[in-house]
Amino acid sequence: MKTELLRRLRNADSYVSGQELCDQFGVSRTAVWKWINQLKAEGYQIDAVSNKGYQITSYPDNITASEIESLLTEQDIIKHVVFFDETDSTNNEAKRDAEKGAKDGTLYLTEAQNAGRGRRGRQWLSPAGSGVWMSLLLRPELDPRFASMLTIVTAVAVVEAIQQDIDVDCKIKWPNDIVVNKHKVCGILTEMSAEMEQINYVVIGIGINVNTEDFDESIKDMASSIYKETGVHVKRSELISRFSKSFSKYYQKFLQTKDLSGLLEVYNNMLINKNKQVKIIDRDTTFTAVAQGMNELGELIIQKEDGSIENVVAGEVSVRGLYGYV
Ligand code: BT5
Repeated sequence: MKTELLRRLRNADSYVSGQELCDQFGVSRTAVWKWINQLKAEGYQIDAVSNKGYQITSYPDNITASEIESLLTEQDIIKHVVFFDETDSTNNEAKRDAEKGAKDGTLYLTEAQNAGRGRRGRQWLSPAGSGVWMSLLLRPELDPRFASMLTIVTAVAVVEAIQQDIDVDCKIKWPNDIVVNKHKVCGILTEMSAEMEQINYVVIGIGINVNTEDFDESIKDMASSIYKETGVHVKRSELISRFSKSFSKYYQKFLQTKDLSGLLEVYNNMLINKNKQVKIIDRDTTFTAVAQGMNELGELIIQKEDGSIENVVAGEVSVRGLYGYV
């Protein structure tokens, strides 16, 4: 009911009468009034005028389930939202729920993580109030070999979601870091459960520093937020909604081709290292090469100093700039 009420008021051009809300939801005036008060308590500013009804005049930076769900349409990849004030890790929440049969398109979202994870056991710092820490549960009919490509689909959708709202030069550091002014503003962690030829589920964890002002000493040189880099406060729920729509679009393309050919041009235009010299850090060697772009399998095409071309695989190598993170 709260989600529906929020959606109705959000989509209205002006006031919606109390009577109309009662009729639409089949409840009493008192029930509507109670829901309105609950929304006010959550930070929505609602103008109530007798004989006219209710109108939302200002939205808080909320990421509750009803706030996100009220922004979704049929086209969205996100079908259902599970919100936590705090949790260990939304990837863990998603995996636990997936094991119990949770549905494709469920989004797990929290204000704060106390055990946020990066790749290979690294830590992801996820303080309350300023970031988007979320995990999308998908159950694609896909060979497990292709699952890692979903990270690329996600990266493109995040960049598009950020850039639709603000004028900012947002780039991707292959394969999955999103950077603004050479600082990391987002990381992606894709995990999966699969049989030999079939995926049970994929969990795509996305961490975006949205309005963060201060960073921990350990990451402050390489990390930043959209707000710090642009001075713009972005509403997190709207960013999530834009991501959901963007992801849907590229996910459809990906499922049709089962490779990244439909995203290649967009991705390579977002690639920060394209045609630049990079350091390739392999298990036991480090060498310099020129990054030429990504191929349809998600590999990075590099030209080594001897002129030879090689494709390197995410997860096997790390890429750095010659003098630092990018
Ligand atoms: C990543 O790992 O970039 C993937 C991060 C995924 C986080 C999301 S949040 C929702 C979901 N739930 C989770 O538990 N995880 C996912 P990686 O490439 O390994 O980068 C990790 C490194 O980034 C760390 O070792 C730090 O150096 C740095 N780092 C940690 N917290 C950061 C932050 N908030 N912003 C930028 N960099 C950070």
